[in-house]
Amino acid sequence: DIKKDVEYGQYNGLPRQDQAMQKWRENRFGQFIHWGLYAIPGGIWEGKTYPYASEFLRGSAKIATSTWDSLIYQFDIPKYNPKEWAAIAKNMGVKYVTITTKHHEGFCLWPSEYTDFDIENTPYKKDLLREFVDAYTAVGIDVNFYYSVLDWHHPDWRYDIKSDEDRAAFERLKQFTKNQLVELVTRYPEVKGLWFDGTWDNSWKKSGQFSYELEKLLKNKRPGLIVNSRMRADEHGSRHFDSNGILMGDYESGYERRLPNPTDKEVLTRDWECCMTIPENQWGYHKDWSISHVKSPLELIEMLVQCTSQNGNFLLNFGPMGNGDIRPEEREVAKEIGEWMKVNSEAIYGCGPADLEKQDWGYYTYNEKNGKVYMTVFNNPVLGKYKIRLPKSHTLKKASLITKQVESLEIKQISPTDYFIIPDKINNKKPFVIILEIVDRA
Ligand code: JFZ
Repeated sequence: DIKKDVEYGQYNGLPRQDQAMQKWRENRFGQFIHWGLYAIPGGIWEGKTYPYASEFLRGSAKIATSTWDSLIYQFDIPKYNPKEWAAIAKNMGVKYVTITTKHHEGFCLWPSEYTDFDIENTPYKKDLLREFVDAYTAVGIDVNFYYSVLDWHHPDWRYDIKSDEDRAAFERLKQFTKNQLVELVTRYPEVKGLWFDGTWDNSWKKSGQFSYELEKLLKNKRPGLIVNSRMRADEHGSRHFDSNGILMGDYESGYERRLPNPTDKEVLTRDWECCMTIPENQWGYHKDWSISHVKSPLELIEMLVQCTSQNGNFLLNFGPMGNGDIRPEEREVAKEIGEWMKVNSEAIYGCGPADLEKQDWGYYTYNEKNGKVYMTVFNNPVLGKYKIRLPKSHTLKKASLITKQVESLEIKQISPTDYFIIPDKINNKKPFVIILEIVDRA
């Protein structure tokens, strides 16, 4: 039911079935990286700890722009070792990475022709983004760029357009944005996707036609390029979804530090990605993680499995330190998730929803290519048996452990549709995966 005329909405039709998009979908697990000048103070200013997101410290501590911007002279990163970063990511099991090329503060991690507020003017001087792209690409991880349109440094940024002066300024900002994005996809042809942010202000919402044409331009320059729904507003100012409810961009990126309800069926109809922080709400490096709950590797693994079971990707954030190191807590999370992935990733990569009734023990995932259903168990029933319900047309033939610890598990059919899997020799200190062979009786 189309209610409104929308000329500047969805650009290429959905869901995309080209190779690049299929690869994006099969990847399932990604690493987000928030790195910028905010990593230097790390949430603490003049001895005071600010518990709000560290990348917003500039606002929380009411720091003057010139003071904040002079942090650039301290961006010396002796511990920056992109090959080590890439190795950590690879061991964790991610297939893609999304790095902040420019966050709201406006500082650019690459030497941009269009601003001096960039890596060239730090003590480091070199193009750290080039080194980053090379290191991750070398280990087979797809690289994506996060880019904030909102820019606290740029004199032409406007939150709204209320005067001719605002209009002229924002026109320049739009040109700057376009220049920088073309620069990024040209300098780093390896880039697979762009992750837009800072697009919620009225100024951008009033630029629907511009963002549509920008998407078109970037996709023409880089065929296969994947953009998130956060990039766009239509000409009526609707964001993510146009005025008729049609998703803009190639996948939905509204699941921010939250997940859909596990029985939500609507999300199965589209591509989406959840982005998640390890602490409650810190994207950039914060020195003091005692200020909020820090998620355990098990909590994060459960989120990854849930996303996969509902057709979504999981993008887990890291906030490297001001000296370029990765904090010990994040190294530990990466290591533990990696250990789990080494055994169980078959239930993640290339998998999606299984279209079976959700049970309390955990989540089903399904691999279309090999026809296998995976059940990842997070909750052990007091009953000691795992219940499965299939459509009447299907039969459960076999259940085995992904670890091949035992060849097959005992199955008991208890009704035309329901089964118990009766476990034996399951070492379940960690979530574990049972592979199901289900046959269609027809
Ligand atoms: C934005 C940024 O402000 C933040 O620093 C971080 O980069 C994050 C990934 O994106 O924050 C948001 C954006 C959208 C919502 C909430 C926070 N949202 O839609 O609820």
